[in-house]
Amino acid sequence: MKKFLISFLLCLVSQTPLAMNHGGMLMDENGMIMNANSDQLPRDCPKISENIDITVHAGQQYAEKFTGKMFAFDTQEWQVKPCAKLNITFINDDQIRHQFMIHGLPGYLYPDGMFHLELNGTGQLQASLIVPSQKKTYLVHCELPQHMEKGMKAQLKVDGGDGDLPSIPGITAPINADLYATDWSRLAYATVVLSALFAIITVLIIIINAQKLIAFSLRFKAKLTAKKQP
Ligand SMILES: [Cu+2]
Repeated sequence: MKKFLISFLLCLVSQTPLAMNHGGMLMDENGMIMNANSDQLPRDCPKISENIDITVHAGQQYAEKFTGKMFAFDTQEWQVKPCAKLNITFINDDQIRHQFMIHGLPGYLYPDGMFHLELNGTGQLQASLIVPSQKKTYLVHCELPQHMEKGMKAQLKVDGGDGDLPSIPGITAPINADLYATDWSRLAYATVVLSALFAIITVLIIIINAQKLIAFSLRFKAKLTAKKQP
């Protein structure tokens, strides 16, 4: 019985795949590649027009230059020719999960119109895709909750693209601008109170000395008039 159990367990372990590959999807403990396509031409492409190697980093450090953002890719826009083959190296510099997803691709080649790379933490993945000939701007983003809203959004333009997408950090304005609440620290409170006191005291001084000020200005005016007369 013991021998049977051991051999059964060994059998189970040996059957456990380190990486699953089915239906254009490659998955292991580090990440996932979905809908990679290195050889099937889109219907409107007689041949591959150019081979482009793209290395894209994902991480919090790339968001530092964008006010109010937390995650970003190191590049926010790529321009490629119609029917280009993109060899993408996706590097995650964070210890958390990030994705590199392209949306709006033709469904007959890319299920759900999507090309998808995902890394569960720091690491690197490589996969290719061939874009159609259509003049179009594709959305590139990380779909994890709040990652796109926090800055992980970019655009891929084929043949110059058909416009800009909103809220691309450093490129286009956001649809809804973020509101930043004031940090009411003690120093901020003290500054406001002191400024108000200073304003009140200034106004009081002016009111108290109003008569003197009026008299002074009248004398000054009279002097000026006297000087003008020969
Ligand atoms: Cu992400």
